[in-house]
Amino acid sequence: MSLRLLIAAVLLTIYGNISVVCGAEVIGIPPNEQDLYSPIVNHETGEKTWRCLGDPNIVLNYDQINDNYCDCPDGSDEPGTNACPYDFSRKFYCHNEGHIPGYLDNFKLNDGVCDYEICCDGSDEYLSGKCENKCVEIHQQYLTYLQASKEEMDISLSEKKKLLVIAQERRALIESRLKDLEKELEMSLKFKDKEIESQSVEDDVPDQLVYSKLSPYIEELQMNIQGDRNKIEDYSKKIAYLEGILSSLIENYNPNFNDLAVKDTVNKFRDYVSNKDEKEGIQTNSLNLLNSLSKESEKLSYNSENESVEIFYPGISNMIHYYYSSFVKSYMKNEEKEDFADEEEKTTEDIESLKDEIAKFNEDLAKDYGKDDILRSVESQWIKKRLAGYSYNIGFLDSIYQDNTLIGRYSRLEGNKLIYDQGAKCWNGPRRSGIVEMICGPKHDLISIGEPEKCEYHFELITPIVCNEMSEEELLSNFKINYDNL
Ligand code: MAN
Repeated sequence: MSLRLLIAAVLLTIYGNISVVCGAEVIGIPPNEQDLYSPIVNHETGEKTWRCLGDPNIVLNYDQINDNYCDCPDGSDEPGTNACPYDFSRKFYCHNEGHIPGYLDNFKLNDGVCDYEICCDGSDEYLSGKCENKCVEIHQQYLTYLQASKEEMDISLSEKKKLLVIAQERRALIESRLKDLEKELEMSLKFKDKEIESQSVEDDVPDQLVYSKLSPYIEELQMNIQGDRNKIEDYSKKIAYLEGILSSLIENYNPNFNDLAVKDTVNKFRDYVSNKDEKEGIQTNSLNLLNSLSKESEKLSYNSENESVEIFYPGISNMIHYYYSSFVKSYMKNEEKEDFADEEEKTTEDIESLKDEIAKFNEDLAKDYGKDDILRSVESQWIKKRLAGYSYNIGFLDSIYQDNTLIGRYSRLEGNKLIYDQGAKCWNGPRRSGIVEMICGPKHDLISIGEPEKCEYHFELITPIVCNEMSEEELLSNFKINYDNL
C-alpha cells in the first residue's frame, strides 16, 4: 500500500496535472464523457471530491483520479493508467487530431510500444513522450486506402450481383421444370384413375419385328464388348506385372541411399496403393456390367443364328426390354403425332420415374446454396491453381483434386466455408478432406493452401460470393499502416 502511494505521489510530482487533468480534461476519456468526471466542490472548504461511476457510495478525493492506484471496483477512477485489472469494456481514448479517434486497451499504456494503429497521436506513451504524433501521415495513407478499397468493393459487389442473377435464373429454371413435371404427373394419374384403357402397344407390336431391327446392333455391340473385355484383361495383366515390379521396389529399396528419383517413385506408388481400392471398385463394376451385357447378347445372337427372323422370343432380357420400350415410343409418336393419347400410355413405371424426378428437383430446391441461393451460380465451376508444388483443382459443390488425388467431395456450406470430405485415403492416415474459406474479392482466385494436419487441407479462396457492403468502421478495422512510408 505504502509503495503504491509512493508511486502515485512520484507520478503526481512528475506529471502533476497531466496524470489527473489536462487543463480541465481527464485523460483517457472522450470529450462527450468528460462531464462524468466533474468534481463535486464543497463550497465551504473548497475541497473537491468525486464518486466512482459504478459505485457512487465510494467517494474519492478528486486527485485520486488517474493517480495510478485503483480505488473503484469498476476501475472508473483510472481511465488514463493501467492500474486497474484488465476489463475489455474500458478503454483509453486517444484524440488522434486530424485522423479518427481511437480506443486502446489500458494495459498497452506506457508499455514502451507506440500503438499507432489505434493512437496515431502517440498519446498512449504519454509518460515517456517517445511517440511522435503521426496522425497527418497516417490519415493520408488511410484516405488512399479508403479510396482503393471502395473502388474494389464496388467491383466486387457488381460481380456478386451478376452471380445472383445467374443463381436466380437457375433456380427459376428448376422451378419451371418442376411445374411441368408436376403437371405431367397429374395428367398421368388422371388417366390412370379414370382407367382409360389403352391397349398396350407392346402387345401389338410383334417382338420378332423389334428383334429383327435390333439384332444387327446387338451383334455389333457384343463383338465390341468382347473386344474391349479382351483389351481390359490384357491391360490388367500388364498393370499387375508393373505393380509387382514396384511392390518389390518399395520392399527392397535402400532408404539410406539418397536417390531422389527412387524416393519419389516409392512415395507415389504408396499413394497409388492407398488410393487403389476406390478405383478398383469402379473398374470391377464396369467389368461386371460388361460381362452381363455380353452374356445377354451372346444368348440372343445364338438364337438368331439358329432361328429365322420370324421366330417369337418369349422372356426377352431386361436389356432388350429397355431398347424395345424406347423403340415402341418413337414408333407410336410417328404414327400418332397429333394425338395427345400418348399420355394414356404412361405405365406405372413412368409415373414412378416422374415422381422420382420431382423428388430430386424438390430436394435440390431445399438444398443449402447459401444466402439468395448464390452458390447455384458457380455450381460445377472449377478454380485451378498451382501452389506449393501441386496443381489444385477446386470444383464448387463438386470435388477438390491435388494433381490426380481426390482431396474430397463437396459436403456442405458452413458460414463462409465450403466443406469437402471423403477424399482419397492418406498413406497410413485418414481419408483426405478440405475446407475452402471464401474471402471477399472481385474475382475467384485461390490464394493459399495449407495442410494444418496431415491430409487435412485448408484453402483460402478470393471470391465475390461472400462480399457485402462494408461500413467505414469495418474498412478502418482492415486498414494497415505502411510503416516504411511513415
Ligand atoms: C501426398 C500429398 C500430401 C500428403 C501426403 C501424405 O504426398 O497428398 O499432401 O501429405 O501424400 O502421405
